[in-house]
Amino acid sequence: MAPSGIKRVKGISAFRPIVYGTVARRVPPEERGPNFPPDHTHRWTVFVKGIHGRDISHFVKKVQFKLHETYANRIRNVEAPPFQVTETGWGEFEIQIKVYFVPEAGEKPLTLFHFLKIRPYNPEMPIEDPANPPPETSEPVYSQQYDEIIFNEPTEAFLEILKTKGDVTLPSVGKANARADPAEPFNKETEEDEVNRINLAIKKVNEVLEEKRKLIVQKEQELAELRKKRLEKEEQEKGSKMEVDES
Ligand code: SLL
Repeated sequence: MAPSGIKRVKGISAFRPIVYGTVARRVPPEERGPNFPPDHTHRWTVFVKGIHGRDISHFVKKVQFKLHETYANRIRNVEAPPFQVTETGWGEFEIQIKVYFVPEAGEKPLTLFHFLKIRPYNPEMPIEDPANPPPETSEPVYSQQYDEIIFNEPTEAFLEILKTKGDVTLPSVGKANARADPAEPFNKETEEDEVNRINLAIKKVNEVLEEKRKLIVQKEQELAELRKKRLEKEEQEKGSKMEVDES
C-alpha cells in the first residue's frame, strides 16, 4: 500500500485562488537616479499572490519568472513570499510564470503567461500609432488576472495542509469564486478594458469592411464600364471590317 502522504483522495477537487499580473509606473526623468539604465523609462513588478493579500506559501514553494531575452539573468526564481520580481525597462512583453507547489502536493509545476503592460490603454487610440503616443502619465498601470488552481484528487497530506494552513476560512473543496466578489477589482478592470478594446476593434473592422465594400462596388462599376466600352469597340471594329470586306 502507498504511504498515506502519497495516497490521493478520490473523487474530490481542491481549489485555491491566486492573483497574478503586473503593475508598472513610468519613472519621471528627475526620479531616475544614477543607476537607472539610460534607455529605461518604467519600473514594474510581476507577481503571484493570494487574494486580499492572503498567504499562498503553504502550497506554493517557488515561482519562476522568465523575462524577455533583453534582460540579463532572464530566469528569476523566487523561493519565498512575496513571489514577485521588480525591474526597470522600456518595453512590453510576455512573461512566463511557473508556479511550483510544495512537495506534499505531488503536482507538476503550473505554467502561466502574462503580458507585461507598462503603458495605459488609450481608448482614443485602440490601435497604437508610434508617431502619436498617448500622453505620458506616472499613474500605475495594472494588468492582473484572477485564477483558481484546481488540485484534482489531492494527496491526503496536501489536503491536510489546505485544511489547516494559510487561509483556513476558504473551503478546501469546492469553488472559491472570488470573481463573484464585487470588491475584487482584478478581473473587472482588465475585462472591461478588454471588452472596450474588442468593441473598438469590431467597430474598426466594420468600418474597414464598409469602405472595402464600397470600393468593390465602385470597381465593379468601373469594370462594367470598361467591358461595355470594349464591346462597343469590338462592334465598331467588326463593322469597319465588314465594310472593308464588302468593298
Ligand atoms: C518590444 N517586443 O519591442 C518588445 C520587446 C523588450 C523589453 C520588449 C529592457 C531590457 C534591458 C526592456 O525593457 N526590454 O535593456 O535590460 O516592445
